[in-house]
Amino acid sequence: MPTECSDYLPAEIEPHWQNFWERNQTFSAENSSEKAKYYALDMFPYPSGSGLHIGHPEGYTATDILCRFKWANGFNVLHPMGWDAFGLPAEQYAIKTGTHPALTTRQNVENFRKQIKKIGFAYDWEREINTTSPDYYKWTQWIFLQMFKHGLAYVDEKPVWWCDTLKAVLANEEVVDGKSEVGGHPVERRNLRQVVLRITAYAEKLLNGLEGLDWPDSTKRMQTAWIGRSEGAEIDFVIDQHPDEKLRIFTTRPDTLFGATYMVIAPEHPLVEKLCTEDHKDAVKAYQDAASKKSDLDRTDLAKEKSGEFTGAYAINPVNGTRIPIWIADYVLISYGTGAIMAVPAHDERDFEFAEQFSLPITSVVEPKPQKSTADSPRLPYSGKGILINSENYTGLSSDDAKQKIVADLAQKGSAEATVNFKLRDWIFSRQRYWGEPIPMVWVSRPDFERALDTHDSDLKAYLPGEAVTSIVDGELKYALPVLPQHLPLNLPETESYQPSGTGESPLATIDSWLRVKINLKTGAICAANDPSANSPDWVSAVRETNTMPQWAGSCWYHLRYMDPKNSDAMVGPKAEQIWQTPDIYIGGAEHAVLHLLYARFWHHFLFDIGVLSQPEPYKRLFHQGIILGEDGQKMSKSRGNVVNPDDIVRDFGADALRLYEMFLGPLEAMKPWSTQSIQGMVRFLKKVWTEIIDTETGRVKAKISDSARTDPETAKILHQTIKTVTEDIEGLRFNTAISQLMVCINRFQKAEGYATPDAERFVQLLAPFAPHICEELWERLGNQPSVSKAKWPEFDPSKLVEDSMKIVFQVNGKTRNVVSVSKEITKDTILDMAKKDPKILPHLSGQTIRREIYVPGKLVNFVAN
Ligand code: ANZ
Repeated sequence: MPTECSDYLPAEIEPHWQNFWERNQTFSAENSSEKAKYYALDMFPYPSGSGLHIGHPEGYTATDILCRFKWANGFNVLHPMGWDAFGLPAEQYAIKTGTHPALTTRQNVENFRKQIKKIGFAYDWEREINTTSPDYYKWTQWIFLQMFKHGLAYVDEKPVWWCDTLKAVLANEEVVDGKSEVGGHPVERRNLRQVVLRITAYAEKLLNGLEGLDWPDSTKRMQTAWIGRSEGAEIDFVIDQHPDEKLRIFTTRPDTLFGATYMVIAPEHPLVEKLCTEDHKDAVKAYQDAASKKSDLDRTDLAKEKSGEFTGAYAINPVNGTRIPIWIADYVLISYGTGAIMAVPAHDERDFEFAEQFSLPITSVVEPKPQKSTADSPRLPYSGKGILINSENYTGLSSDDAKQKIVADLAQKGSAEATVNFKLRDWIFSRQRYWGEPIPMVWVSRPDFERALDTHDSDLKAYLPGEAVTSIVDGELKYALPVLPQHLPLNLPETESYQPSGTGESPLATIDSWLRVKINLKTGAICAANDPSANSPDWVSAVRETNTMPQWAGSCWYHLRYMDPKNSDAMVGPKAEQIWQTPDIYIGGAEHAVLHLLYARFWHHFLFDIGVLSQPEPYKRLFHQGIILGEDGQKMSKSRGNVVNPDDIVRDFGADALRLYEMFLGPLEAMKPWSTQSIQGMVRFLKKVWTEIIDTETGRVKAKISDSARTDPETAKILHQTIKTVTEDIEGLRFNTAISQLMVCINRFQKAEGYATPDAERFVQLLAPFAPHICEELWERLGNQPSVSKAKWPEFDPSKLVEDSMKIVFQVNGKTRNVVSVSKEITKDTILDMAKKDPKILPHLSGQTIRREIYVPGKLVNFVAN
């Protein structure tokens, strides 16, 4: 940098140092190293068309500070960035304008990269990844294949949002208040072929694994609740008039069986049709139709009024033979437990409301403790545990004992078994979209599938799960064959149109040449249906799976790809995995508490189980940055007009000021409002640092800083205090208090008459992780080789923190007249002599005789005089 530049000019300094870092690859991670490793992971962004948001640099600055700190402490650091670039907006834009989503994505990525680089983050850009690049999604597909092989993928009909006007399946976020977001058309639930991942097979592991993680408690609690383990029992109720049919219910409270006064089955329950008596058929059918239009969330909302229909059928309570009416109601979900319940209105709030609404009996069977009179009975519903009443032989038992005994007794008769249920549902892993990873499967007829199984040297066989994956495709039951790893990536084909197919399938279903292929039953190779060379009997007709993967797929394993981004033989090579293992810290928003953070754990556990990875948990330490609100204290949003654009801030104040400001706003985890005005405070601080070190006339280091100058004890003390505080605060992610301490330090420097160059350098090093551009510049002007981020982190000297002076109060007749600072070594005689000659004491002694001289060491001198 030319030294004639004498003022603090971020617009000149910042691009200069950014270029320097890029040219010198200052922040590239070493692939083999003796040094200890440090891997900091940011949640990579979705490169949206609206560009970087002011919330992004908050978490990114935090990891950047940590990484620069770790470099200075001699670590081999991995700090990567990439793009989570599949997603709905690019596809919606393509539908509207015909622009290929790949093009939109490329432009958005370029814009994001440019914006991020302007803030001076120390990323290793050689490791940049993009989930939409075939080199990347080849491995996303490869992981899917492993899951397929291990029986963790299956195909099922599952409800999705269908809009009959748009002839399209809508994503949850495209449905607003029960209407399509585009056009406000009615939507309904419709069953479609879906590829599903068996995450429930990992429910127990995902729950237990949480224990050892250094994560925010709130996030752990959310995952625990989402997994939702609950112990209970499944109990069979015989159905009156249908001696061969049993209604199986799930309950966590078998102790309340005597209080069951009605049963509820979900509207979609397969028994509804069979049970429903003739006179109730129409009403039940109408109710089922209405329920199909509601989401699970609407149905289980406690605040909503309960609804239901009597089916006309009765169940027999296995404990006492009572006839209990069977209703259908949408507060019972088909997807949980068995999709049927015994309702105990005295002890369950939802059942209580329902019973009141439909005037069904309410029988209390549990009381908190034995009651002397009915007046002491608790208000209903009472959902706690207690002592059983009105329960025949079980009366008087505690809830816990009764649960066990009732289940054991019924189990003997073959009508109950203890079970564990999870709220966690299998993961619907398919989307009827173009802009996603194609799912690497094809569908063949049953005879062809059986031939693949019988072909003894078939490569396909090794990838077939124990249980065949089947589905109705083209109106016929078909069998799934995988696209083998050697034939990956399965690229997204070019298309003319991104419009939905109109049948609910993805736009890929409309590309006939891609859809209809041949597969070789021996090698798994795939070719076009009309390929003349595919004429041996090993080649059979197949239809490709047209679903693509959800946006969550690519983000499940990106932390692994950064370790070895260019490896074409493996998703991550064992050597790279051994060096980097898992991120030492993961910083990102709390909004990902369940989906992304649970899915990524699932994949990581699975890859560990099949021996690809060496440990089960991906993110040992997780931290959520708080949301930055608009100036008005509201969430930033385009419609409120309170969005702050980081480009504007960098242009007007500089990247260093932006970084410092975002860290100074408050604790990293807190939610805090933005204030463009207070960013000025950061600019003033940086100018103060600049002008303290640089003579703005000459552009050189000020004369007060030199190798020969001596730093006075007070300045040294504050500097060493700052080294200690900043070091500890960075490690504890308390960046705001670290910055306050740096401010204290520069104020002290200003007061000092002069100080030694190494002390100025130490200060620059401490500030460098926060404001790297200005510090690189100062570091160089102080006569050092760049880069400051690689210079060894300063250590504090504890002896400098010890006070070698003390404050002594001078008094005359008990009245304080002065306070002086003296050496701790001072003798009694010297201090008394000093006091007698003190200009502020002298006037009070004139004409008086000193009667007594009192000295309390370390505290005061008092003259009694008259
Ligand atoms: C009788 C009972 C009595 C219940 C009582 C609760 C209290 P968790 O803890 O969430 O697992 N339930 C079971 N399957 C259901 C479904 N598919 N849809 C809606 N509710 C369902 O809750 C289990 C309880 O939720 C079960 O225990 C059942 O109601 C209900 F005093 O059975 B209970």
